[in-house]
Amino acid sequence: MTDIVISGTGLYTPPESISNEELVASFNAYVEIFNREHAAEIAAGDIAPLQPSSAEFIEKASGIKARYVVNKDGILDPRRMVPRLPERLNEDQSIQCEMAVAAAREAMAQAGKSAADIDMVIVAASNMQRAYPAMAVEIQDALGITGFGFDMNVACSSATFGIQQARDAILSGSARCVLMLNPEICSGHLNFRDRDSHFIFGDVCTAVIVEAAATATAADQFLIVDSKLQTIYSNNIRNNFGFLNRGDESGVGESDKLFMQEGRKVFKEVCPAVASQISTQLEKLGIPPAQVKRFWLHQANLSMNQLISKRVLGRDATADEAPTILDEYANTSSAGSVIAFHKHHADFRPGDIGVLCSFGAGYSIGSVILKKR
Ligand code: CO8
Repeated sequence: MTDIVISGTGLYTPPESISNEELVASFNAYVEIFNREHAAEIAAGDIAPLQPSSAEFIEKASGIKARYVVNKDGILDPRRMVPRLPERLNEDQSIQCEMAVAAAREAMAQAGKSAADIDMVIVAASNMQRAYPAMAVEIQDALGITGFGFDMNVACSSATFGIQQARDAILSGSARCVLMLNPEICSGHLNFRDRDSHFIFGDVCTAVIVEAAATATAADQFLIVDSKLQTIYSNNIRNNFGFLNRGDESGVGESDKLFMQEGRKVFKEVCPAVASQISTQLEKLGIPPAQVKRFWLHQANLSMNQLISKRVLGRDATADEAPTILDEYANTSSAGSVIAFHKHHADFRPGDIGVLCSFGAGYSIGSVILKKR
């Protein structure tokens, strides 16, 4: 079978960051305003007072210390709590396109590819900023790439699912070199008024170049040894925002049109499924877990990653074996595991093996076994 490699990655990080302390100060100001403005209903027992959030809880429960966002002041304004993103003219580049172009340029430079070398663009992310034309087609145009592009969404697993689509396209002969992008503007779909989840997400964009080993010239190349995808239907992570919302005005603006989850259930159900998928895959390939140098795991929650890597290895993983980036970036949906890979592979030597794995809504799980060439 033709060898397919990842020959470059790129990362665009928005310039503004919000610490837990800043986020909690804004949330608690909102709680104070709400409780003051609803004092009579609260006193009458008609509604419960809102409870304040805490930076200590956030770090202890998730490992998150901060998150990058595309707009800080709109989110931190307790009377707004939504990023301020003025609409742009159709003639101007969209925000997702702008982020993706920046990440793409780094990945292309790393892979030594020009626009003429790429013939397929996949935008794989949790949320597209418009229905159509596809974000991928706009990005393709902005970069001067010919061929074709399309968007796909498998929530937090979009990147690993995108890598498999890229690999399959090259194997089937429908593409030569694929640019796969993950522009995640999670702050646009996060309910900053929800104490249980207001701290979870951040914004970022990652890019990955996938091509046949025969055309690859990059200094750093990672062979895609195997990739495995799995989906299991669950309502525990859900967002009902969609084009049919206007068909029932009573639901417009309700909290189910933003990200919502049963965090505890997600934790309990997803961790064993992910550990089992990675273990089975490694076993099938005859790779002992101890031979895996690194686990570039989806970055949702530190305890989740510790539990998954422990189940696979049969002991606690070191910080070097399962690196964390969510302390600085929070959960960036599909981009998280790619950021971990992008920042933590420079020490790989030929033959070293790593596992890139994502998991999230659907449920969806994608695991890609990579070997340094
Ligand atoms: N401050 C203080 N206390 C709090 C807060 C807060 N902010 N929030 C909750 N508490 C309290 C609760 O009220 C509760 O109190 P009590 O025990 O008295 O009832 C206590 O803290 C414990 O609450 P939880 O049980 O909710 O806390 P957990 O320890 O379970 O931690 C987590 C919560 C961090 C959410 C954890 O359950 C978790 O990480 N679960 C897995 C989540 C996950 O991985 N989700 C993946 C979803 S991402 C995805 O697929 C992509 C979707 C697309 C993204 C789109 C962008 C928005």
